Amino acid sequence: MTVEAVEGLAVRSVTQEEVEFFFENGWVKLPGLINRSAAAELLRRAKRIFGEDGRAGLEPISDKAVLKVKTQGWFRTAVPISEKDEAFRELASSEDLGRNAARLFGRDSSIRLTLNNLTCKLPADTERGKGTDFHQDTTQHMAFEANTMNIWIALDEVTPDMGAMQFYSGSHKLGNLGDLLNPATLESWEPRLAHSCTKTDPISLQPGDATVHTNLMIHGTGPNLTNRPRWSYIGMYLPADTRYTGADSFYTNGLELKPWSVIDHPSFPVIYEGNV
Ligand SMILES: O=C(O)CCC(=O)C(=O)O
Ligand SMILES: [Fe+2]
Repeated sequence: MTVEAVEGLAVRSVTQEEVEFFFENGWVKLPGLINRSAAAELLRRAKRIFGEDGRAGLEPISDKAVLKVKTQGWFRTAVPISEKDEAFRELASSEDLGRNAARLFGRDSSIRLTLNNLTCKLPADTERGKGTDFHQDTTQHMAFEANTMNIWIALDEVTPDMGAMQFYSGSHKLGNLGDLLNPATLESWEPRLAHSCTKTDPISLQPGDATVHTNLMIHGTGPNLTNRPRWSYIGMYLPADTRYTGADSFYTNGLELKPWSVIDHPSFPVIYEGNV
């Protein structure tokens, strides 16, 4: 980990209106969640890791696991970025970000940071510039009893044609819809989704803008049709009193968590002390 000083990160508070929008729709856009100068510094650091064009040291997708191969086509990732770079660690573990997460979960609980990524969706002429298949965040969630939330922060401008995120607004109310990465399953849900949800247009973001979605929100993107990489930070947060379910998962395997015990582990640090 680098020990360079990081100056000037500011995370604003979510408004009550944004909290209500989130409950109604399952996602919310948070313009200017972090200050532009911090976003610019994070982007500089991201480029140090992945190169100016995002392609430095890029390795071909080789994993045999079907799900992994699929998700690896969505973007390039450095995880956990909080252990690779001090500025990303400050962002990932920001108390203000944690307080926002608690308000969006609907309860002033303590909050833990879990998975945290630097991601870069490359132009679509590469292996990691494809569209993100529409999905719920089921695999990230099944090991945890409580809901999880992803905070997705743009480090650079994201235009609609860059593989900007789209949401099926309201889909969080439909519960767990199964393996949506299986095209037949997603297709079979289409009539219900058309009836109950509104699919958003791709959400444009300025550097420092964010979207937040719950694990049950169906989300995905088109391919990155531009020649610019799409840079973002994605952090996954959950209430600190969440228990481990015992499910086999990439997020928890090897940590020796006990099923139905609180996920109290250095890999899941508490970043915000709530009041309940
Ligand atoms: O960045 C993307 O294209 C998808 C991100 C995603 O699936 C998530 O944050 O849960
Ligand atoms: Fe996702």
